[in-house]
Amino acid sequence: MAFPETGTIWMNGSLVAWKDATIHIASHVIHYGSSVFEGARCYDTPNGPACFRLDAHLRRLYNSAKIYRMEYQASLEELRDAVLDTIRANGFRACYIRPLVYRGYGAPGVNPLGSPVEAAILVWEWGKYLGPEALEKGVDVRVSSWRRSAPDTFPTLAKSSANYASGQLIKMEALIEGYTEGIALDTFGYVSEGSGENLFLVRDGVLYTPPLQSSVLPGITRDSILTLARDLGYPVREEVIPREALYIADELFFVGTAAEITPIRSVDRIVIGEGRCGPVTKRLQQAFFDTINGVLPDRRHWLTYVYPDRGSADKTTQEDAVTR
Ligand code: PPE
Repeated sequence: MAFPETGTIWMNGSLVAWKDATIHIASHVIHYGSSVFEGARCYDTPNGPACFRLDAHLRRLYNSAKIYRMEYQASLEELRDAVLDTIRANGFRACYIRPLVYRGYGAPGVNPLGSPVEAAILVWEWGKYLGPEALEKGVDVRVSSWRRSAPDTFPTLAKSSANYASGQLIKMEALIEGYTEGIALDTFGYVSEGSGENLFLVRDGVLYTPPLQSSVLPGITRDSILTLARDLGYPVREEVIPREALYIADELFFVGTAAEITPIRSVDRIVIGEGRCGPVTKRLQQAFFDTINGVLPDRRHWLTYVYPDRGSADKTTQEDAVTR
């Protein structure tokens, strides 16, 4: 899918037309990948458009910026308002949300400290990330020949654009060889994650996902699935996973803001389980979509309404605020 090329983008405090949201070619970020970003989604709920775990995403953005010593001048609350303003300006009921904090036009050289920290927020309507049928039928993936970065190289707790140099290699390799996505191993050879998704494995009714030490992004969807799975009574384990455990799993699935809950039907052409969306994956998909679509009561205050005064209370994320 191509970008829509219409609509409004928020840049450093102003709403500007899509085509005017430009930066200089000498900007530090273009040369050295000096930016951190987020991907969140707004869903069309019975109480109007609502962003799913927006504060958790923004908190991760601020943490990513902190790790890279590029703190943005505006507060999280100001950026949250800016996200809601941008969605309203575009009139979307459901959309993808991409806040970015980046080093702009300043001084030449690797040293980022002479380039200003700037921010932008883009929103667009984005359909099914891994294909229109992926959520029902599942996707075919391979184990990537590219490893995730070692813990003392690029910090994976930061959602830095630079990490996506690795993601691009994993993704291109998979696509060129006829797979939808790649699963990367960490530098020790254990399962890490997809180019843009975390991963879950089901075996004998137990849910497994690689721990943060396996060079994974601490995904908001991963956290939501761990929570929903516990609610449903599934035992959950954050555990180091050997590659071959993928092949003998009963079920496997990707989770992420863009990918939502996408079953994996084969790995390296080995069929996983029945080769379709398994019962545990299905149940978690249902719980997830009922939560994000506002069908189930929002017990954890995961939804931030875009128009809070139109019929629903302002449900900003109190739980997220305490877990900072
Ligand atoms: N791992 C990686 C490497 C990753 O990029 C994502 C999100 C996740 C895990 C899941 O995190 P979360 O969205 O918080 O549950 N990838 C985003 C970017 C995709 C893109 O192509 O751009 C996303 O899903 O929005």
